[in-house]
Amino acid sequence: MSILNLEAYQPLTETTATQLALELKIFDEESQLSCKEIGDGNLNLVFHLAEQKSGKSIIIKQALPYAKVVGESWPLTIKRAKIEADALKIFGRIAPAYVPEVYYTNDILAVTVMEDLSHLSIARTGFINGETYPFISKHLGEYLAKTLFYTSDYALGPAAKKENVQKFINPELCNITEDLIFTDPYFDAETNEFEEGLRADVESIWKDDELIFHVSVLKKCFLTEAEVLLHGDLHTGSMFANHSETKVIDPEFAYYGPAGFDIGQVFANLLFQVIVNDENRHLFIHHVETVWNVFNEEFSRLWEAENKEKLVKTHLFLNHVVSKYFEDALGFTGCELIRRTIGLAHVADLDRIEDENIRLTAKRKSLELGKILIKQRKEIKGLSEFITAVKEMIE
Ligand code: SR1
Ligand code: MG
Repeated sequence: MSILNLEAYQPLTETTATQLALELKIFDEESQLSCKEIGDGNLNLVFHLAEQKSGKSIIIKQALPYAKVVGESWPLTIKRAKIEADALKIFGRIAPAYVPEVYYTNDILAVTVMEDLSHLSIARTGFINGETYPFISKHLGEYLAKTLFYTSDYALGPAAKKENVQKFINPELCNITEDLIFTDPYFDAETNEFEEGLRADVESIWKDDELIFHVSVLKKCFLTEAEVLLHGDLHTGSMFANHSETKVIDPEFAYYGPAGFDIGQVFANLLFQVIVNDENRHLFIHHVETVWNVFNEEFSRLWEAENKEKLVKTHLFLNHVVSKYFEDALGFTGCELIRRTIGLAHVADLDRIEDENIRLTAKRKSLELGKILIKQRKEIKGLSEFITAVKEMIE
């Protein structure tokens, strides 16, 4: 039975994934392929296929019809595979240096066949193992500037942008973010996960009306402001890196939303290393600064050179737009810090700390910094005030 001719979805196995690669003629007919399921994320199957003789290798990623992190009791649309593949193609055209190449997609099987990046490591894992990836922040700043500019009204014009908005309506995946980032951590929801040692801190968050007001404002921004095509889940587990290269993967949460969301997720996931990594703290603070500086410079350059909106091409308006992105980014940074500490989906940066006192202290810093960034995002004017706020909380 040909895999390519299947008319209904079925989850792949290592055997059928190999068959698919051979049917696609990615490898020679007689090739001896090795195939291993290596998915360690929350949602998908990921097969690594390699032919030893030629050294050729690929990745086959398949969406499962449920969230792997919870199990079959949490059904999830497999249409997200098409969203992810379409987003990879757009981001790949805009920022080819930072996005894996897509070789083939199949909407029925919810499959994307793409470039193998196993010469790189998942950035979060690398950071935890002591790597600092000197160029990652410059690369992320460029990636953010290009993807957030070239998918905006300013680059596309309003009509083409609206067509994109339509293509990237992604209600189920957005709903995960709406619940897990902007709702559940702020009341006693079943999805929350935290250790008893944090109960008092968590209960004080549930009672903090000022904080909940600000999170509601940020949630409204996420729900309603279709500014740019977002990656939508831009944490350090969605990045591959080494000392010279960075690739951004997994945009299955892509949708048109507020630009500050992607920036904030990058900030927050670098800040986890600022919190836990005493030895390299200054390097991760520098990474946060570089992401913003490179983003700001490159986004402003693109704005000057390629903005199609004649009436909004002034410095004053550019400053208004960039300041708005920054303010939103600080708020979304705070939301990510909090949800990764007490919500459903945690980060290994914090959870892997064996010593309970050290772990709880790190988690409290994450919660406190999150609260400050959410509540004071309007008062924190610019990068240096942001970094001062971080240092005051962490050190
Ligand atoms: C049920 S999915 C949990 C989390 O994993 C994804 O990577 C997103 O961050 C989501 O919030
Ligand atoms: Mg992911």
